[in-house]
Amino acid sequence: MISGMEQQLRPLVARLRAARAVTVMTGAGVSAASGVPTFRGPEGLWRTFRPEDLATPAAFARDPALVWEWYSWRRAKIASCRPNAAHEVLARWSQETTRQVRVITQNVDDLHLRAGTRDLIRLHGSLSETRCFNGCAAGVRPWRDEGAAAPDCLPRCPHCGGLARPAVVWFGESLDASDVERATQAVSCDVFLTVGTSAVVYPAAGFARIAQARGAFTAEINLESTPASPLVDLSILGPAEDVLPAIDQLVL
Ligand code: BV8
Ligand code: ZN
Repeated sequence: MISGMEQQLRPLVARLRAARAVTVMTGAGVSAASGVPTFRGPEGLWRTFRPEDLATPAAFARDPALVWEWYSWRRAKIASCRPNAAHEVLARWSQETTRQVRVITQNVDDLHLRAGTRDLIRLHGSLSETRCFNGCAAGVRPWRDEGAAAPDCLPRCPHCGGLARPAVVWFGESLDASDVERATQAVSCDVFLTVGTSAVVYPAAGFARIAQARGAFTAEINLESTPASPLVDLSILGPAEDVLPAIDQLVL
């Protein structure tokens, strides 16, 4: 007896079995089951905070203490979170030697890394790192920092003494050129799968379409429909932490 879900997954499973190169791009939905808040949707962070108030260079210049307060809260939140079944499946796939599985993430939590994902491409940086806001040459390189910022004693760059900032990519900022280069290469694949992303933030949101134009089979796993749903070859509505393990079992 084949379940409805199994039936729906069949075209993807067949493509994954035949694929030599698979690329998976994840968003906040992949970490939702771990307790990390998503950005959009009913419980999303942007319901209470406006991105332009918090996630832009102008917002930081205007009120660094407010921005640090938000990032300190998010750091504390992820410190208590653990990778879930979705991260674990992707980590295992990335370690395979028979086919190439590359993972691109928009997430700034460390959960893919903590699950053991190899050669992870982190498009939007890391919540657990800090870098110089002052633009000094040495402070461009992020340093590990999982601490909370005290409002009256904000983190400083050890090289120039200027203000330091979370090492994430804010709206209106360019992504790291080498990350974009690696992602652009990874977009050339046989199967391109997006997982747990609302597909609205660019350039990441454009990758599935590019992959498709280059001949990849494209699929999406998400709790709800997104702007990418009508474009991909297969849209699967469901929780990543259930759907990915189900696919993993069927591909074996
Ligand atoms: C740039 C900071 C060059 C880090 C974030 C082209 C067209 C239009 C606009 C643009 C464009 N190109 C560039 C732009 C501007 C802008 C942009 O895209 N704007 C959009 C919003 C209109 N992009 C940029 O500015 C980017 N830079 O392009 O540089 C440049 C430079 C100057 C001028 C022009 C161009 C930089 C973007 C970086 C943004 N940084 N945040 C932080 O603090 O975290 S964005 C934020 O959104 C997050 O970081 C996250 O990475 C990103 C994407 O969100 P998602 O991961 O998709 O999460 P979301 O909550 O939205 O969705 C979760 C989904 O999961 C939901 O659908 C939900 O239903 C689902 N779900 C929930 N639970 C589950 C689940 N699914 C499965 N299972 C579950 N259990
Ligand atoms: Zn500096």
